[in-house]
Amino acid sequence: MTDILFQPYQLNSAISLQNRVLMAPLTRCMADEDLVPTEEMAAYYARRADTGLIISEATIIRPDAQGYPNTPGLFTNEQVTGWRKVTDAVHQKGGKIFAQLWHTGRVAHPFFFSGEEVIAPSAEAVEGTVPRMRELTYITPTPATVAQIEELIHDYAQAAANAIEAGFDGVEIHGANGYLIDQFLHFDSNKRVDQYGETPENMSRFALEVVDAIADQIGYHRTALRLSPGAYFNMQPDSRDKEVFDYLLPELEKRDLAFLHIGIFDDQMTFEHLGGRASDYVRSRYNKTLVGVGGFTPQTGAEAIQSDRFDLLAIGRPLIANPDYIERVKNHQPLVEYSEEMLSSLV
Ligand code: FNR
Ligand code: 8K6
Repeated sequence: MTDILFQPYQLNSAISLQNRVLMAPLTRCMADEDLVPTEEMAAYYARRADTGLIISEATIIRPDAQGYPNTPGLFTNEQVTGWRKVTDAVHQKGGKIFAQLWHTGRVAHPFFFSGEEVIAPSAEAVEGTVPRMRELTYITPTPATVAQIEELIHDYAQAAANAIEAGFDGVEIHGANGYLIDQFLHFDSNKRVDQYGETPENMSRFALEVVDAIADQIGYHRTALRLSPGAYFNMQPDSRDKEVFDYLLPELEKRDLAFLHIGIFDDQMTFEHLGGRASDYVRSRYNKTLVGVGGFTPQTGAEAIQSDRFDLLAIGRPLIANPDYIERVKNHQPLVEYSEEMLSSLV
């Protein structure tokens, strides 16, 4: 029944995966005070090295990208050295690992980097406070100048080069879930009237420039992207958003990315403007390797691959609850149910 999950999969001529189950990126807020990955993190990832590919927790590209406590970075030598321990541990057990590159944009908070402002496409604030640090209220972001946008693109590319130096097999650009890149892609957060706003082509420009700058450094075959065409997290939907993704997806298909990944918590969610599920919408406009995610069991995930809804399955919460997920599913053993208390320790 679930056999299809355990078939090897060739991402491209350079990267082959031992099976079709990916570890979804999962923020754990366990890096040290300098945002350096720890030995415990290396052991945590190594325990999951029998998945086809691990995608690391979202990892910030520079100090002002930070929106949550103790999220790891990839912009200092110490961080690169810390990640090297993680990638070595995963490789020693025969696994593969991509780094997820992150800038939170308007969901960043100056508290974390002792700054004055946060930058985003437009001066559109998110309402509310930082999760688990309720005393930190989100501030109104400063619209990035074109020169600042160029710097951001440069810093994404540098972080990708640092990821390769740290031993990662590739990177996944975090373009999902209401963070910086996604903020350019939705009308709720992008009110610009320059070459980065107003039209689908302009609103897609930043995402594509980041993709291309990273690929220049490390190659398209090691570059992947996560997208949320349906706004659902720190973002209000707008029916015009579909036109942006209608433009962006064929543009991405022209590039030989390692894969495209849906960013969502529950794949059953439907979006009126997309005509249904985000994954089905993307599948209809993008014909290369697609990763599905969000509320899947081994059975429903295998069925989805079998019926060609996507090619690879990412698993998040069940992999927090079951470090030995792959073995359990292969041996038809029951899975431990995830609960939020599990987030307080790295097992
Ligand atoms: C997430 N998710 C997430 N997504 C992402 O792109 N980068 C990240 O760092 C995180 N961090 C994160 C932390 C925690 C605690 C959860 C529960 C989720 C979303 C995650 O990758 C995935 O899309 C969802 O968890 C849905 O998949 P599951 O858990 O239903 O298999
Ligand atoms: C990516 C960084 C964040 C920190 C962790 C977040 C984890 C939270 C898990 C729960 C779910 C949230 C759901 C949001 C979507 C709502 C859909 C209607």
